[in-house]
Amino acid sequence: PEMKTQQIRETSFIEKMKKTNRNVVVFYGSQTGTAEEFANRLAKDAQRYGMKGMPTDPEEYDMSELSRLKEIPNSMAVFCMATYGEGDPTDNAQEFYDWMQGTDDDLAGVNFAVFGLGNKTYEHFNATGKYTDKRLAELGGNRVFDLGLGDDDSNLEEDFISWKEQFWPAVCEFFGVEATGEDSSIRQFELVVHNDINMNEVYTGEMGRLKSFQTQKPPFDSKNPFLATVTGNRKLNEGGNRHLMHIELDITDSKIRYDSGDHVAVYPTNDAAVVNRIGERLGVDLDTVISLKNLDEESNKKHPFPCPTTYRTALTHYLDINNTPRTNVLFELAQYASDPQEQENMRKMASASPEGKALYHSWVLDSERNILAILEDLPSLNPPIDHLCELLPRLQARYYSIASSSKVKAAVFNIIPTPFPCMLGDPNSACHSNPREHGKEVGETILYFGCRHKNEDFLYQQELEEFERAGVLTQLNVAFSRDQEHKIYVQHLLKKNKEQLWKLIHSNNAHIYVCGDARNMARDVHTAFYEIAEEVGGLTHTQAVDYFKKLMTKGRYSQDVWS
Ligand code: 2AM
Repeated sequence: PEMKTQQIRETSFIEKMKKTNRNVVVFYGSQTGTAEEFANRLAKDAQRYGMKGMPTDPEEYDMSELSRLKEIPNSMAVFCMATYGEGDPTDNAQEFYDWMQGTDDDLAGVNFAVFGLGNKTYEHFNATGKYTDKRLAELGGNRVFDLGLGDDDSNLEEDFISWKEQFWPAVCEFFGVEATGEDSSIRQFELVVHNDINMNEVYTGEMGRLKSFQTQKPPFDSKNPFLATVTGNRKLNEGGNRHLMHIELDITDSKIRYDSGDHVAVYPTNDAAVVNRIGERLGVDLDTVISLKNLDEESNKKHPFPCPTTYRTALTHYLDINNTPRTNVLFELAQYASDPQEQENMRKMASASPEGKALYHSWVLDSERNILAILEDLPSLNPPIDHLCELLPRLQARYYSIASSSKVKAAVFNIIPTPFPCMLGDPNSACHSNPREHGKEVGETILYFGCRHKNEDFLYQQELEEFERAGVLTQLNVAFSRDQEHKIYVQHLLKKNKEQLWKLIHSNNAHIYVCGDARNMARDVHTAFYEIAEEVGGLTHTQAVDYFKKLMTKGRYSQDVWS
């Protein structure tokens, strides 16, 4: 009888590499898919140097086998590690991160390199990438090439290709190999056209389970999201060209619990007109039912997006057609440009040469050309739509912080997408006790809120003023930056009340919550607190920095900031 060993999922990446003849494993710590995309590209690149790469999710394998990598000749582990939130590893890299912290394995003979994905506007820039690089070396691993630090605040793609352009020559030198001639493009997925399929088996835009648009089944998580009905939607601001919304979602039947500050995901769909124009430009019937099937049968990723589906659904729900494409998309598509000049320009834009970078910058980034604009402006470019669908990145959910408390209104999300820092007194402190809506005694509660104009974007003005009248808020301080000639920001008001604030922080155990723009507001507010500690508390600058660092570790200075 045939043995059914196929059913057992391989958790040893070493065995898998041996079985499939790979010598380069590219791990990714990815939250939104960018690190995964970079890992795919590096794994693909390996073929140019006569090596064989394998993009790998660390969550799916036993990472404590890393020390065994040396069993494979001329092998190397590359890590594309994104940093998330306040310097944390991504969810799929958490276990690996914990393992690194706890292990004393000897990684001698294990070759590695790390590229970190981060954002400079956050305090712990690339903390995970830096830690991985440092820790693997500490454990005796052999660093083949210097840590790369990608900055999403400027240009992550450019940082990546610049790093890659130096990384591969270093790898060649290290292993004594050479690039093998032409850069050939290798397909990762093959097209299957379904001419006769039951439409009940075809994905129509579902993120997880087939038919989840019709019936939802718990348990819900990010792979099987609960689709909540919007039960309230009002514009929060007046005038201006911004549109800030208060959204209420009904999660009654979901059994989902959440805390303030957790996220709600919004799954966007692309504009039907743009989708149609792509179909027309490429001369395809968008309602063809297809699957893209991974040519690597060993891969855990069978399809790049839920399949079977139609091109229309893929371009509407699953693929990012609005952003400027990354350089690898241009590089791979170049082969389908019949005009040599157009082909050369596309390849040039994907190179790390100064000329190529400048062209990509001006022609793609600055001109904001999405894939449709590129197709329309390069008339000789005629890629098969399935290859285009293979190359485009996945359309990402947009995450918003939940502002409402689940303790007050169990089924309501308020989304406040605007900067405002707020301070809260300690729930246990003796000073002033305000019975809150849910009946819990709390200390003084002080809010600092900043916006542009009192009459335009003072969000929840009525509610906040009512809270102050009712004593729920001890104090409401509002900074309107554009209602007078000079700027008034929240940190200016903090400085004005520095004595009171220092007393609350230093003597009354206050908790500080900062919410909003990371790049400017959160940083300047942080600085204002340093100054308060120096001016009122008499600390030196170094002591002040230390003081607030300690508050953070104690959970008394919390931030929910974004850029
Ligand atoms: P501005 O746009 O008038 O400069 C919400 O966006 C509010 O944050 C606006 O009132 C904005 O002011 C303000 N803001 C901008 N930069 C800031 C900074 N460095 N610190 C605090 N608030 C800031």
